[in-house]
Amino acid sequence: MSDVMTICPYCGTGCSMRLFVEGNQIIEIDADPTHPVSEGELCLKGLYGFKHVADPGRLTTPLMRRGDDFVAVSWDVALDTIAQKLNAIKRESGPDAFALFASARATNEENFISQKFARAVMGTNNVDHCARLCHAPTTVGLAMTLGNGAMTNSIPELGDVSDVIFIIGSNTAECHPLIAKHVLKAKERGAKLIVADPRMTDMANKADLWLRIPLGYDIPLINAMLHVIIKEKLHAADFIRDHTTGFDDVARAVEDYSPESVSKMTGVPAADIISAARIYATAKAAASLYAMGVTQFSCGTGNVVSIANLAVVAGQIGRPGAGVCPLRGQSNVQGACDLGALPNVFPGGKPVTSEPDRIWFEQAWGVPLPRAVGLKVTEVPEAMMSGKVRALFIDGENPMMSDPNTKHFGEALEKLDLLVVADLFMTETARRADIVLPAAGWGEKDGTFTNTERRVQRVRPAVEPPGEAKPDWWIFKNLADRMGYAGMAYEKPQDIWDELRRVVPALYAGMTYDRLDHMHGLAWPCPSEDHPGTSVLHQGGHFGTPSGKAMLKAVLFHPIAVPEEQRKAFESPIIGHISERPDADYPFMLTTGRRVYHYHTGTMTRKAPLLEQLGPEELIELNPLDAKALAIGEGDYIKVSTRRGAVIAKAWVTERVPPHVVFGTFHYWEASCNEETNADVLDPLSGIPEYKISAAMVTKSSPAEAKANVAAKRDYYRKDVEKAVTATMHAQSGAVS
Ligand SMILES: Nc1nc2c(c(=O)[nH]1)N[C@H]1C(S)=C(S)[C@@H](COP(=O)(O)OP(=O)(O)OC[C@H]3O[C@@H](n4cnc5c(=O)[nH]c(N)nc54)[C@H](O)[C@@H]3O)O[C@H]1N2
Ligand SMILES: Nc1nc2c(c(=O)[nH]1)N[C@H]1C(S)=C(S)[C@@H](COP(=O)(O)OP(=O)(O)OC[C@H]3O[C@@H](n4cnc5c(=O)[nH]c(N)nc54)[C@H](O)[C@@H]3O)O[C@H]1N2
Ligand code: SF4
Ligand SMILES: [Mo]
Repeated sequence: MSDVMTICPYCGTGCSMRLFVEGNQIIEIDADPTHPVSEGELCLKGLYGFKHVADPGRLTTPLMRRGDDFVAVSWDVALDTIAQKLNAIKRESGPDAFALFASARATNEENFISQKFARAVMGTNNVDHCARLCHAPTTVGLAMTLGNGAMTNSIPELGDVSDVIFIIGSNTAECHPLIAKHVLKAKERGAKLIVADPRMTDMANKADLWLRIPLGYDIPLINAMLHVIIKEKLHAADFIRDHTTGFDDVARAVEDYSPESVSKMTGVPAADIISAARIYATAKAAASLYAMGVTQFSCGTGNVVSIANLAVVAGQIGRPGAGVCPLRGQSNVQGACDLGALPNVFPGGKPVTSEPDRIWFEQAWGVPLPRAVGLKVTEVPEAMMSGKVRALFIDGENPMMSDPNTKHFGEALEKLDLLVVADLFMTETARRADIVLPAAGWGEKDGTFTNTERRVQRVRPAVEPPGEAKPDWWIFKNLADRMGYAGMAYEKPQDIWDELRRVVPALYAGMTYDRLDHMHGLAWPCPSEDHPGTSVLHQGGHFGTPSGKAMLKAVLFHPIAVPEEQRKAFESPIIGHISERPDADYPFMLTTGRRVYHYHTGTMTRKAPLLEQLGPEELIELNPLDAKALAIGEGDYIKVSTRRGAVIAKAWVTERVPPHVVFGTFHYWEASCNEETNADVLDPLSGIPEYKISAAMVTKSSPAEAKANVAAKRDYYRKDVEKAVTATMHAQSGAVS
């Protein structure tokens, strides 16, 4: 038996683990006691979520559509066909007729090469990925205010230093379990925990103060906390004078948000708002942790800017344990953003619209580069509908279940001339493709991931990929070669990494593979080989904005619309409201998210027997008062419908949700909440959809209706999947054309 050290494939915590290998199979996983984040522990997904690697359903050869069937083809045939079709579409309709969804599950090296493929080979900035559905408001909002769209501190600082932790819109215990451990470690030291969440999460239960705001009311809550801090002169006056702009505007804006008026709006006692403000502002080091409960709104950027305003005004930033901590979701979503798998920035966050930055990359890559900002993930469906985008390459995403309003997304896919999907499995999305490419995944390839605290860590291969499956970097390199681009002469991931170190030296020059191999990673910026990496950003009040100062911004909120005269009173305020509110037809609010046992669209965790046993089916949370009114008992089937679609699943009658709110997930194709979510209204600043609120109707269903529903969903999501899997397995036995 051999063993290999690597990083967990799931969440952005970036826990370190040891894989035990026998033959060509991972047989067990163990935690790494020396790692500063995971400290010898792993969550359920980390420990047991590896069975997908050897699953018989893995894709093992490229597949091409022939009518209703897929046939197995060689890599030469698949790549030649893609190259030829992409060249033709580019010739006929221009480079912007192509779009690429990159993957936050792929390595840094692979994201570097995929965005380079879009820009340098295809000539378009139409490259984006799931961060659009996730922390796009963070990237925009923190860049706007602090000058850097990333977590400002390290995870161990939470456990070791912070004396107040403010969790807002993060189900930390279920979604970042090993970060939750550090929060509890802080609590044991005597640190105070404040949680703002409409749902009674595990952390809300453990909090010293739980602020149960209604869905979408984060801006008024934070404005009220700022109101108290400023009124009671708890703000960091000297720091504000020396290191910020825009304070007067913010102070004036929050005058209207007294704790009493916000209490009326939200039902949170004014005394609790006042306590939260005092505890936070008077802490020696307070950290705010947030995730999708603030970003996935049409005012997601406004919510993030509010959190930054609060930290800066209270002087809770730029010191160990004090800062703003967006908990990034996917194993390498921080890396995918840093490396420019976004339509507006090159690697290192350099704007595509900046002349000097563009020239820098043109010189590095030897071709002219596009100047216009590309399409966001959430703008691509309309562009496919109108024929503007004709070819889409999806590398390691499953938007048929993860995008909002998936029915509409499916209709848009139908309009394409070419859909290519690279994945480990024949997913709900891949089965709609013209060409499916078998990707090598985690445990099978070499490279690096960047976790949520900007720590770049090595991931390593433990087993050989199945059949002909290849790493994503190999796929893009070989496609680029075939399309006549000479700038991808890479032989291994390290060659790509070393190019990145050259083109973005300020962040990465000091991170050699050798150093990364011998340490528990390094956090950027790490500009030279003797640099220890940077765990705390903005030390000494030095921000990454052009002026070097934090740029505070007024954020206003009204559930329906902020009155015009209020807007006019401020210099470019950010405005928040709720886009789809309950009404007589749809009197409930559906909110969506995750459970601890499963990961996103379930392609990996649903193949782990233990995880599937623990979380075998969708359960929709319903408040006992609503259950009573609708005569629904625990475990009865209910139907939740919105203006876009419906799901049927069992009710979990629980006070975890407040009255008139139901909660569902997108883990199960049998009941995928994204048939119901809204893709029409996006945050104007970041393009994120409002996944966290849809107006909904709840009715009682029956076992018979539920059974018929599963059959219909199987037809919609899984039809032909088994057939295609058989084709690929068959081809392995030698029948490749
Ligand atoms: N088990 C598991 N872990 C995961 C993932 C997974 O699929 N499964 N996915 C990973 C990814 S990519 C991500 S982005 C993260 C997401 O991590 P989270 O954001 O923690 O996950 P969500 O389930 O989306 O939960 C959001 C939280 O916000 C709360 N919330 C909802 N509306 C509001 C609101 O209006 N205001 C406030 N203050 N709170 C609100 C919800 O009740 C919930 O507690 O998890 C990562 N980790
Ligand atoms: N309703 C609702 N919808 C949501 C959210 C929500 O809170 N509510 N959250 C949103 C968020 S935060 C996110 S991040 C997105 C996630 O959305 P997606 O990224 O679409 O979801 P995943 O299931 O993680 O899909 C990743 C795919 O990559 C494949 N894969 C894994 N490793 C590799 C690899 O190395 N190479 C390749 N080529 N493929 C690989 C997996 O098999 C899987 O099919 O969902 C969003 N959707
Ligand atoms: S906390 Fe996240 S990174 Fe750590 S083991 Fe669990 S899923 Fe993996
Ligand atoms: Mo995410």
